Amino acid sequence: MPQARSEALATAVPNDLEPFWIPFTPNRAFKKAPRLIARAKGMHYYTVDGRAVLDGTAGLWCCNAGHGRDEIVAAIARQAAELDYAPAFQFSHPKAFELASRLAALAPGELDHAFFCNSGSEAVDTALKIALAYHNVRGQASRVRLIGRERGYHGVGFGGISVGGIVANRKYFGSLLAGVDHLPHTYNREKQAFTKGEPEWGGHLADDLDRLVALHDASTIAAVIVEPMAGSTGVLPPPKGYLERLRAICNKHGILLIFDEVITGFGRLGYAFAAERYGVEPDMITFAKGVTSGAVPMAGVMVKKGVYDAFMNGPENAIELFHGYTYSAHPLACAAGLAALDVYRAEGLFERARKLEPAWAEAAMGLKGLPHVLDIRTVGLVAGIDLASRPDAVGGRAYEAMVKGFEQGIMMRITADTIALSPPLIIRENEIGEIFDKVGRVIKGLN
Ligand code: PXG
Repeated sequence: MPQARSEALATAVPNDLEPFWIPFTPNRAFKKAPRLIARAKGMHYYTVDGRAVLDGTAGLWCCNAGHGRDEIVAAIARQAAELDYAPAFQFSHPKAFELASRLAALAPGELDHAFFCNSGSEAVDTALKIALAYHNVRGQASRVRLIGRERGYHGVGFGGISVGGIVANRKYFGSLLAGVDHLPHTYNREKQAFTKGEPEWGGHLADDLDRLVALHDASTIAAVIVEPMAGSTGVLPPPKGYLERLRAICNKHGILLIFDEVITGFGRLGYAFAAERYGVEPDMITFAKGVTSGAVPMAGVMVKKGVYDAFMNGPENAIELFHGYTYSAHPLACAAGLAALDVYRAEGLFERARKLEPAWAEAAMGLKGLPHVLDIRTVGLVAGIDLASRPDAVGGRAYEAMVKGFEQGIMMRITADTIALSPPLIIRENEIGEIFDKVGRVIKGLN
């Protein structure tokens, strides 16, 4: 394919790629054939040699408002000039409160307090620590167990990999947190293949929580954490009724329920939060990514009123929770967050995702029947496409798809042999067609 090389748009390429240890990337292969991105606007990335690449992944599931949004850029620039930084402990700044209020209004039900962090991993650690401390301050210090789920991704902190269930992310890192157990994952290809939205089969798997309660006793369990839709592992929408059943069992036993909405928050499933889509109110929601449309690192935990209130005891000038980060509610992040929420509201982007969902699902399912395609799952503006693995080379086929896709002008994400797609919510219908045309062409070219 001819590469449109525009000297005017060409960007300086670093002459030494060695010192940067690239995360979650095969470093040696990358440095032999780097995929360097210089610019982005709207639905497109542009490579260092000026080639346009359609963004099928909103960066890493985060640039929900599309790239280079003038309103967000201006808000960040204004904020940097006005207040670069204010101490996050014992002092604060107005935009932190403004953003917390906006998020409280957006989050369902009683989730009306925001604790700010800088990454999804920090948000998960924060939520788990709040859960442990909550039971402690209420005189139930025996509630120390945390329950996650197989195939769950909750970032890369020790808390997150302990409750998470991605084997490669855990196996090198020692004994992890003690006292963690896992629910079974909810995927069964025989029962669920090629489902649009929530599968009919699998709601009963939530009842495994009752088994864990019987094994450990409720008095030892602090919290359950799940992604409403498991993203990183390869797009697993929740089976019908599953989240409701988890909520009911948690209620019965005084266990806190945490939804990790780092991916599902801010419109990805057609609502501000997946909790709203599913009509299930957790006790905490972790968020990140879309809160600033990826423009500045920011994350946090939405906390239910009753959980926050449990800490508001003791002398008024005593710290209630010994936790926080230098950059909690960083002014640039708050400015970007407020601007991103304005864009989402002004352009109705969450509703837009909801309206586009049927067309998106239809286009994704159009790849059924292509060589190697074993399953396709869709929900909101997300699609997961499972490719058959090559013998003794799990991940090789999807890796090749990602590399070829980038060459052919489409950005896709991969995990093992699953391709994951999650475009900016500003996507137009013709661009939905373009994504699946390009992905389809790439798949057809794989051996
Ligand atoms: N929880 C969930 C549900 C996530 O998806 C994190 C926590 C951690 O966030 P940070 O900001 O610490 O990375 C995530 C992150 C992918 C992919 O392509 C997914 C994530 C990050 C990078 C790539 O699947 N999710």
